[in-house]
Amino acid sequence: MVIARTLSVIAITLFCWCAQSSRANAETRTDRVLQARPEAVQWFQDARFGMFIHWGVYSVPGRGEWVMENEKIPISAYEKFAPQFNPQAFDAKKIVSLAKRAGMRYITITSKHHDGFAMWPSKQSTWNIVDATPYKKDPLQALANEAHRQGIKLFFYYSQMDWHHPDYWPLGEKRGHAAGRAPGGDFARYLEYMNAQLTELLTQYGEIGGIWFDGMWDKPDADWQLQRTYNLIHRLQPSAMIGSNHHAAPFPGEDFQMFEKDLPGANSAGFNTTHVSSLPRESCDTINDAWGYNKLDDHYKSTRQLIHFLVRSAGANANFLLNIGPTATGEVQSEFERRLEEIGQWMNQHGETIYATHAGPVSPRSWGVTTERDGKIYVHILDWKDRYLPLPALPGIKTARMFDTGQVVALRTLDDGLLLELPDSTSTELVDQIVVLQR
Ligand code: JFZ
Repeated sequence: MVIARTLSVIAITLFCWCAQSSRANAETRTDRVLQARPEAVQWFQDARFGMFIHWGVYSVPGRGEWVMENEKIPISAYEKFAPQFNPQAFDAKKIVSLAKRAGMRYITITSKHHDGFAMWPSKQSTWNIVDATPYKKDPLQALANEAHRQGIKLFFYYSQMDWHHPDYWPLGEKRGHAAGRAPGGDFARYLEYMNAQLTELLTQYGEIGGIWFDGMWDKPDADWQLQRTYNLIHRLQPSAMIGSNHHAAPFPGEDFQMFEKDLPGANSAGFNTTHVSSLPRESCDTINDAWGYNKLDDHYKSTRQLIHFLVRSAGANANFLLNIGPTATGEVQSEFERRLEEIGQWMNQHGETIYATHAGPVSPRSWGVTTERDGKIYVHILDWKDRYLPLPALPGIKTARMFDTGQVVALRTLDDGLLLELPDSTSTELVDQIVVLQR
């Protein structure tokens, strides 16, 4: 009796509280932090491999996406690249197929980079691909249609920093000063512009995987009204994953944490936080040294290096977002294509040890990493020349086999560890020697 009454009091209180908070929500729209749906978070974590695409009018000069800032090009001169941007060779089907063959589960493309140029016919400004170029088509629409058709998710990169928009003001300390913008502008109005653009992106292209923000680091102390923007996104698309490349610990409302050019916890690039949150993680990197097309950059990583980064990301519980920068005609360089095909061949055979895994019981080592799924531990040996590999104690492990051949790997239990005796025949030249441990 007492219990029943207490329960009904709780129920009524909860009901009133919910009704009240949803009313308040509709009014203020910023009071509660929304997050992406758990299924979307799980999907993201299982995906493990995606394609990053940096593409815009900066692809015309072909000296990277920072060309405007690096070469101090004023807006009036930079705008002249737009009439030359006519990517007739852009083929959404080809790009999505390439991503799929590489084993990638999602694509993240620059909808607007720091130069403020919208890669879709945004109604908020004519500085966009339909109004300002002879191409006059919407590549994001083509990509979204094809991605949906081929069952791959599409994310949009969006730069919060903007070297072109008159209301991005005051400028950050260092960047955008050579653009020749008239002083003045209303930052609150800029945020309205940004939210209106994001609304377009989240309402006109079907289901979107998420938004990849960048550039907040330009003005870290400005009032970005993040909660407002994040809630807007989550309200328009409750499954959209939000992440931001602000190089700091995640803010409320973000659904994943990203690590640019680094594995989680490392800071070899010099600008990452080493704080690793409990959110799903994503590392990103380039194939050469450029994000946007750079015709002078032939510093290509090898397929082996790229697979190692993918494997090490998985071993650190992170996805790997690997970049391509198409040319101004919309083509993907053969150097990129070939590497993606080769990674795909490897993923075809070894995907079981990467997709839907989480970091294994042995934390990342210089020789490699471990991943784990359905009670199997995959020991990824990436850099080890010897016959014996010592591991810490892993209680209960009974069998060990080479993943590729099924060959039995002899196990020796040490006082405080486990010794793997790798078969004679396995070549240390292999990209990744994988040993499967089972209890
Ligand atoms: C950012 C962008 O600037 C870059 O163009 C690219 O899109 C990449 C994925 O993300 O890269 C950064 C951001 C900040 C710093 C360095 C690179 N930083 O603060 O030193």
